[in-house]
Amino acid sequence: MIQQLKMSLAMKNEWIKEGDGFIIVYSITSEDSFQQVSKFRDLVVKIKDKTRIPIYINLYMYARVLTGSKCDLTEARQVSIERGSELAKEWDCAFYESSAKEKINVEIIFQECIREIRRICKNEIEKSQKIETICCNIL
Ligand SMILES: Nc1nc2c(ncn2[C@@H]2O[C@H](COP(=O)(O)OP(=O)(O)OP(=O)(O)O)[C@@H](O)[C@H]2O)c(=O)[nH]1
Ligand SMILES: [Mg+2]
Repeated sequence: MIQQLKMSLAMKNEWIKEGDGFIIVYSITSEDSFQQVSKFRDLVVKIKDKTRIPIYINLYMYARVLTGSKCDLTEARQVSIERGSELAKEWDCAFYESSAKEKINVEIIFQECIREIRRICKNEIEKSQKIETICCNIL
């Protein structure tokens, strides 16, 4: 049992290491899930920071989109939209509430994540080109 847990944690770490973007989802009907997203985000930061390449990759070299799912279940809501929005502000990332059932904001979450990945890649290429230029000047 413990081994299984370790295995899955190792796999999770591997997925995070490889990931370019993360859609971090909690349910607006579950306070517990809202508490869990911060733990997941901390793990992402820890792993990404450990594996970053100096100069080229900074802490925010991966896209993040915070999502409060099941937003159609208004009567069962435990997490307000303001709390989700505040957390996203703290993380400096996009935020949406979504509903798979009512097809609200499902596509845009993925589009936003991809757009952010592209933006980061473009910035990093430009940054690395600038560094190359500086190196040429020094030579
Ligand atoms: N009303 C509503 N129900 C949903 C929504 N998304 C999933 N569900 C329901 O939640 C239950 C779990 O479905 P999953 O596909 O596992 O969805 P999930 O987002 O992983 O949700 P949890 O497993 O409950 O954390 C099912 O009964 C789904 O019908 C949603 O957007 N609105
Ligand atoms: Mg599920």
